[in-house]
Amino acid sequence: MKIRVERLSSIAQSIDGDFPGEVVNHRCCRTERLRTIAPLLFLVVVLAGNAFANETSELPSKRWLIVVCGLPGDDGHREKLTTAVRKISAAADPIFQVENARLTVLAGDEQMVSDLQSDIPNAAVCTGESVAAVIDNVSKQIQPQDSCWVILLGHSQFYAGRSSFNVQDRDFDATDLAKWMKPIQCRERLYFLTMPVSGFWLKPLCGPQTVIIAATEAGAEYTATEMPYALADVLSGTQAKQALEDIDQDGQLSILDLYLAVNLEIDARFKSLERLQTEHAQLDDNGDGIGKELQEPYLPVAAVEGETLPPEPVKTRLITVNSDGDYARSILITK
Ligand SMILES: [Ca+2]
Ligand SMILES: [Ca+2]
Repeated sequence: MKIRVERLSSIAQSIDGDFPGEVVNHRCCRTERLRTIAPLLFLVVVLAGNAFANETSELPSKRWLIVVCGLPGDDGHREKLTTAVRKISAAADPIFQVENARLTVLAGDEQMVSDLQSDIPNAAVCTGESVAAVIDNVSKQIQPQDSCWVILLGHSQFYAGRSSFNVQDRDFDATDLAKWMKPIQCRERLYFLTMPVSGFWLKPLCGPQTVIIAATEAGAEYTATEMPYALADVLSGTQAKQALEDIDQDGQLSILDLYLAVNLEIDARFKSLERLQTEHAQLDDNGDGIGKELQEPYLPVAAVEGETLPPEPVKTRLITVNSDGDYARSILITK
């Protein structure tokens, strides 16, 4: 790159400088030289540009993960959420490919932080201030080719048109989170919002190369969600009815597969309890802030007595280019 730039500089100088043996009709000769050199100059500029683009795209892309757990509310939820945080954090390296130095965990209260101490010694108490500070810290280190993922789990409420996430001191909402995330300059963002009334968070957080997964449909579902525990169990492979596998059958394991697996797990859990499902997750990744229930075609269909089920569709074709799910399908994870 340096060599190419130096050559470029030398050619530019030669256009304005004197050539040995230069004689009369200086302007004419100069024009002729420009005609000769122009294609070469153009080629050099193109090569230099390509070299720079290649060098940028070849920089290693790293993932940053911030796990944010809100107030547990009671001992039962503290125990369940602590286990979920432990399982999700344990999946950071092997599944999400997030190295330990780029994982931050904020837990609901001092008791949770203490309970997580042996597994996550750097965990801190989650408040609006600590979430903003952690994001600010990431914004100062993250590189343009990196990814920033945020997972929220805990309780939230809907009041006066605002869906607020419950944390110590002062609750925060999607507008706060969007404001804190604004300084983050990176290639890709992922929000996994597992809490109730999270459907309202799609619009404020949507954008290019951004995946938003919300546990519920905005304006329709307000009860507690099973998603945080389904996500934790699918990632850990323990107590899950649904395995993390290539559900869309495209030959790769992606964030889309994780989304589908979590929703199959939620479906199975509600069915096993014989309860009407009160949460219908949505995914938006085409930047319009409108989520889709991509899981619908993948949910098991119960056979009606005396009827034959239609053949399974080719599931890789269910999500088309640039539709919701297409970008999430390009974000690969491992297992
Ligand atoms: Ca797949
Ligand atoms: Ca959308």
